[in-house]
Amino acid sequence: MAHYIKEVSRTFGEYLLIPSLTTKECTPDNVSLKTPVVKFRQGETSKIQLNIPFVSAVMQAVSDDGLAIALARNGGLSFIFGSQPIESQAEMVRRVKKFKAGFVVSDSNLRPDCTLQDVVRLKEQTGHASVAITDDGTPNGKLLGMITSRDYRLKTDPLDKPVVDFMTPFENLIVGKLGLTLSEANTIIWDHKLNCLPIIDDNQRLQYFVFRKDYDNHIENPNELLDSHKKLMVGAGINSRDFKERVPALVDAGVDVLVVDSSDGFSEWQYETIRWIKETYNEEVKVGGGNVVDKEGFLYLVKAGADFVKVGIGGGSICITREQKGIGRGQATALIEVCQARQEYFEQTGIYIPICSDGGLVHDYHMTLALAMGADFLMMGRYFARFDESPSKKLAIGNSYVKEYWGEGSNRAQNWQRYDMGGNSKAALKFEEGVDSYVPYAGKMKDNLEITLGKIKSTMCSCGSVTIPQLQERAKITLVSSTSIVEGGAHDVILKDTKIQ
Ligand code: RVP
Repeated sequence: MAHYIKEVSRTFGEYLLIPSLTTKECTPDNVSLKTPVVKFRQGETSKIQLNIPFVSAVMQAVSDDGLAIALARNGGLSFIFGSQPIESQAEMVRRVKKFKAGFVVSDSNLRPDCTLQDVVRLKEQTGHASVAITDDGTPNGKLLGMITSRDYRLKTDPLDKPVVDFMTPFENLIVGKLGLTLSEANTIIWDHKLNCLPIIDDNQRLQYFVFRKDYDNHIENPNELLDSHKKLMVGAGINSRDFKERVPALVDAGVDVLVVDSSDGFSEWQYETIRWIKETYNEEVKVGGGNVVDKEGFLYLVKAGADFVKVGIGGGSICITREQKGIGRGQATALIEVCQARQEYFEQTGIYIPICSDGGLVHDYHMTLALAMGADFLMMGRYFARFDESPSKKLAIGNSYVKEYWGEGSNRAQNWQRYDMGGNSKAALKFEEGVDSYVPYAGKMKDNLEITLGKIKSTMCSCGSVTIPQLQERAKITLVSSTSIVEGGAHDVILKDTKIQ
């Protein structure tokens, strides 16, 4: 006979936090949002810790190298999407690891046999006026010269003029050597009144440009999430099909942490994947598992060796798994049960397994609730898809801007591995578990994070906590009735921007 769970399946909107004493030390400035990502023993600290408790979803519309750089610079971490060829995912990881604030890999390069016509075409494509002339026309070829818009006059110069006739040749260029710091590069730029400084290696090969205008944007960012070599940290999603090829390529590219990306992670496929990674890399490579929604699923992945466990089925904003397959659980209930299981496991073994709450976070206060319920960090798709830094297209619809946001289980993403149930079935989605949608465009990530994190810190202070572990220990959480939810918004007043009939 089927087993009936007495607990109703609930979500974040059904709970509120009751304030605790706010002491004078509880000010937003004193709040630390540092949080562990991978398991650790009691008394030790996690080998990977975030400076803000946010990670971006393993999704085509969210986590490419561009968003990963922006998020790591703000203290969080991206898991680069896995529904792409192994080499291109590894290349994205490599680009994040290579990123140096203010040091830009040149996107405008031509060979010496090109002409003014090529310069004009390239400028139209990239919008950039500085062009590097390298022996093979690649961003890391041997630097032979530079062209800026001051080097030619379109009115008088013939379009077939060879670039070698008007470029500034290497001998006359001011260049920086690889290894110099951003502020040293900036000094050279100011001393020589340059707009841009090429950085070369010992073999005269171009490595980066440093632009004058970028300096202010790159002044130290105190929250940056850096590894022990001062490089930005980045994660990547993998699946339980091609992991034996994908994981080595990602490790080789320098990935810091992996997650097995599956809509239902309570499976032998996932167990095998995690075991293989742990046995092959001798615990050196960190990998999270998921998604699960109860104690049983949690313990199964912990037994496999998961470094963290991700919770959530069917709660994602673009997810229709619950409607299509009838599986899932209200995100708050799932999280509460798994966090209780984690606590019991910790008391029995002294090993702390971080929990990631994935999907369904709509309002900023939901984030604080999820942390208070025991999540160590939060995975979000919709939240990040709205920002400039996400890879999806920005469009004008009516009077407002939107960005595209589509689920991994949609026909558009075709991420069949995430929804695969094994067997000899063909490599294709059999039915959709996600939708293709728009989200309101919200501007720069940094500006939005400032507001969201400001609210989280303020709520934590109301709950008498200046760290996430304190919040988890001290939070008083109450269920709310549907009538009292109405009380929580503006009510019984006429809002000034509504039309009076
Ligand atoms: P949200 O932040 O609510 O947009 O949810 C993002 C999460 O939704 C992802 O991290 C993933 O777990 C889930 N997802 C991604 N694609 C799909 C789908 O197509 N059903 N679901």
